[in-house]
Amino acid sequence: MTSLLVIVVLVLLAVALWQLTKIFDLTQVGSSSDDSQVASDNDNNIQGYIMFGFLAFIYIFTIYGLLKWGNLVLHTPASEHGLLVDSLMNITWVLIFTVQVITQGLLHWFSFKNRGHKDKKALFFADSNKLEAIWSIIPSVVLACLILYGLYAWNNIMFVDKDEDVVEIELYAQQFKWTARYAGQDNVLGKANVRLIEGINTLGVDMSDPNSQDDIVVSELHIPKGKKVHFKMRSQDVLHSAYFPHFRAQMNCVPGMVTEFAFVPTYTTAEYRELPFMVEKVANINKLRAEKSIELVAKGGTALDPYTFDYLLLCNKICGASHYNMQMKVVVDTPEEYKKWLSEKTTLAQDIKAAAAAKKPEAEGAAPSDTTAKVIDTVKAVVDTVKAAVAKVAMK
Ligand SMILES: [Cu+2]
Repeated sequence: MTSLLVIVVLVLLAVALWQLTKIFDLTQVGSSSDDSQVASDNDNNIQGYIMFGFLAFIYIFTIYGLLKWGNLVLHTPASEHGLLVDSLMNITWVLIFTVQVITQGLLHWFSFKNRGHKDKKALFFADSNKLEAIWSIIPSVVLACLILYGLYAWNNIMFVDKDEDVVEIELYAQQFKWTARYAGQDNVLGKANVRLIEGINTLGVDMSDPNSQDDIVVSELHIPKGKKVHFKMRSQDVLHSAYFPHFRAQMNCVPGMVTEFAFVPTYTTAEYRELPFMVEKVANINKLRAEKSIELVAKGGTALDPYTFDYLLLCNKICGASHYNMQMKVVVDTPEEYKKWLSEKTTLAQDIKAAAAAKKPEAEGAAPSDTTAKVIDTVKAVVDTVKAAVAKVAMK
């Protein structure tokens, strides 16, 4: 609200200034000042220096931005292929940065150097094949190299060897949560279809498929360090996007089809928390939280909990009102911890059986059959009639 007011005030100020200059111009009518619409040498000089000022603004703001916000970008990648993605990103940044510094500098320098002057005449220059060749060939070669390197990286990242020993996990997206399904002992995910969603089988797993019998459904993702994890994504409703920022992985989740992505985690959650950059980052966040807590407590609120780092799976497609909150905690364990964690989980088949068993006695106890209900109702009605009759007799 405050920012809106500030914007309104600024707009009104600009309008007022514009009106003032117009009034000032009107007061000058008839005086000897130069009111010609043709730019004089003085005007051209001013424009030339303003252009230089703008160039300085671009350069200074870029350097300021890098210094002030440069530390906010993602740091050390936590997956094997993350290094490749980061190197591709860094090369692209360096190229863009160098080209922009040179071209913007040249553009502004030439505009200044060749600014209008009453003794200068513009040169008629039709074309130069040499120049055209230079500015077509250099960008084409650079872009081709970049694209080829990108394709090489993409193929490397997306390739999953069919015979490789991988951990198979399904990620199920729906508005607005993630659910994970592990393939179990056989490491094959059972078939699934949204039409089969029923009761606690919220992912629509086909329980008649033998491969489904050992599948495990969980709401917190655990993956082992150093092992390739093969994710298969499904969506129940709209387009979602499974985004693991720390692992440099992202894949759309499309209703009606299965998409996939695989990566090898290289740091356990505990190890990543201990990295110097992360220790510093968390300390900084907690310092800000402590300051905010003092403010909150002074206003009668409750203090904020200290922050601890966790890997996250986020949704990176605006999929509805609570999209911002669609996330799942990801824990990278050592292979031993992972095995232990998984062995403690019950399978979906066991969960369905347990739910059915829990429902049975409840059904027997609480909801009487139709005939019983009718008999109870009749008895109640008879009792009521007798009570009414007794009351009548007593009144007489
Ligand atoms: Cu989503």
